[in-house]
Amino acid sequence: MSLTLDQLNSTDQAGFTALLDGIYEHSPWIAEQAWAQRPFKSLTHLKYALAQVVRQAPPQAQLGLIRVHPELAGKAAVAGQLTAESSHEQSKAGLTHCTAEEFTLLQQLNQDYNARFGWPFIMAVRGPRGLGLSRPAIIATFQRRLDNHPDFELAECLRNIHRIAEIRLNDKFAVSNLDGELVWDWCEALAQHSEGIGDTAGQLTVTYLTPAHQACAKLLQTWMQDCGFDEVTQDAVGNVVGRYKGTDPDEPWLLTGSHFDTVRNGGKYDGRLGIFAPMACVRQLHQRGQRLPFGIEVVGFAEEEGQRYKATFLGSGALTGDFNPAWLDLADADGITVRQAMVDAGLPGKLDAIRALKRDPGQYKAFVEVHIEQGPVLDEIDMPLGVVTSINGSARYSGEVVGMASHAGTTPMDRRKDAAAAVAKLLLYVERRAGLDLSSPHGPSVGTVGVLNVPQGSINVVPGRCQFTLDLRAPNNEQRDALAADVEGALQAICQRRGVHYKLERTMTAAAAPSDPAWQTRWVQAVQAIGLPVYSLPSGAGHDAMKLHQVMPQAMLFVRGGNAGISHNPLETITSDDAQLCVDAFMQLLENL
Ligand code: HGY
Ligand code: MN
Ligand code: MN
Repeated sequence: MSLTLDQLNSTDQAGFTALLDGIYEHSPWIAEQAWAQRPFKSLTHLKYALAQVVRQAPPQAQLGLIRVHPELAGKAAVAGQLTAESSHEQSKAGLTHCTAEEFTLLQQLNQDYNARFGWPFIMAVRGPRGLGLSRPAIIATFQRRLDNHPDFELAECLRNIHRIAEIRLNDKFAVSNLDGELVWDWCEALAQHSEGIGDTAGQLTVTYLTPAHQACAKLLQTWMQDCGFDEVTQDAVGNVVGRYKGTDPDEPWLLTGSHFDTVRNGGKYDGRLGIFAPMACVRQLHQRGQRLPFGIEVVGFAEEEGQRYKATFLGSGALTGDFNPAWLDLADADGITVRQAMVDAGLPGKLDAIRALKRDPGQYKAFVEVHIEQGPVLDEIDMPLGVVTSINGSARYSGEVVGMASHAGTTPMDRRKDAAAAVAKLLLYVERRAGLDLSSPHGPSVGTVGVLNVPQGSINVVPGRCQFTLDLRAPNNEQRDALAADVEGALQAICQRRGVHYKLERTMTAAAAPSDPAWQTRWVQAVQAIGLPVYSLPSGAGHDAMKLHQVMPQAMLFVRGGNAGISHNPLETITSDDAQLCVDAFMQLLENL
């Protein structure tokens, strides 16, 4: 018989604690203290309340909670002294069937971990999808986390304890996160297509119109058709567009979506989650045979990251009428132009077909986008969802310093024209200068030299050339422009002093995009409706929403990223529970419109 919120909300403190026995290993104090926050509006609210009790507990109590947990495949497991829950979890992850080598390695890891941190390694071995992680994946995480700072690792253990508790609560409540699992599985399946080959095999890289990208586009169309969209097309720039009609043809449509291209060796959820969440909503509506008064248009944008071509936001730019004709002649590292890539992918490659994609903003209510946070904030406060207040403005450059290649052995240090040293000097300037804005009342700036490359470099040659990129961002355009001006000035001064030359091309300027207040409020109401407190935050990352911001109201919903929100990295992760919550919040927004 599964547990219900009514039971929990109507029982006394002792009864409440008893009903939640085993959710937090040997630690009834957590449920005891959370009882005071009843009535719980949802299971999500209960989970959050329990996590907050731990967050607000004194360090000793937090440490005590960690220490009552068994090691993985450790002494308690061997001695058969695990709780029923832990035994179930460790066996589900195959930890009761370790090979001799794995077992020995785990004992060694337990020993090293205890020696370094003074508490047992805690990991939710049923993983982000709740199905159990493989032993190699567990061991790899164990080894990786050994390097963490103790403060971070303690917090990471607590986050894993909350994930363990979440899964145990799901079992007690017989929760079915069907939409969240579907979204999570779509992300997993789409990630099987990648251009990672050779030494990049196994990495997720999907750049504009490559075969992997085209395979993704085909899959998205198939899945959109399966969801019940009335129209599914691929447009002239490769965007995949699904349209689900409303009952009132005069009602403006809701536009939503995100990108399906990735950075090199990227994560599975960046962009894609924002396509799949609304797709799951349309699937729900279709299954119920339900139509809302307005139509829903979901776009899988084909190009947002600007990896293969310096044409960032090409996909969403086509919808806002910002497609730059010069982009058609941009060539990639192999000399293939955008136009050729389009034709090779079966697209017209013609400007008039692209210009026809420009949307009439009057036909739309707004653009809303769900996206992973790509930062540590929500993960640190155990908050599954966050409402975006504004998207940072950004400026991107690609540049090259040209000095003089010379003999590394005979060129005196005061007679060099070392191009790489000049760029290194610039990099340190960017780091210092952007850091000066950490205390800015508007919010911090960031500056990154993401690419730094000595073409045809040799170990015994002073670099004559050095290519680099700049990515500068700030919460508003003024702060961004001040940072950009200072960095450009520094580059000039550095090159003058060193007698080297430089070329610098600004490849992208994106204005800061504050969320539309009314639509931000709609996300706030949707988050409240599913029983979560509202946490609002700015976006350090750029998104397609900042492009649509130029022509219509926009607002975003963030989803917590695990592993401290790491992104643009294969460690990017979300749980199927959080995927469910963003679908639930999206449905609330749709139904409250
Ligand atoms: O770089 C960004 O902010 C985004 O991921 N394209
Ligand atoms: Mn990205
Ligand atoms: Mn993104």
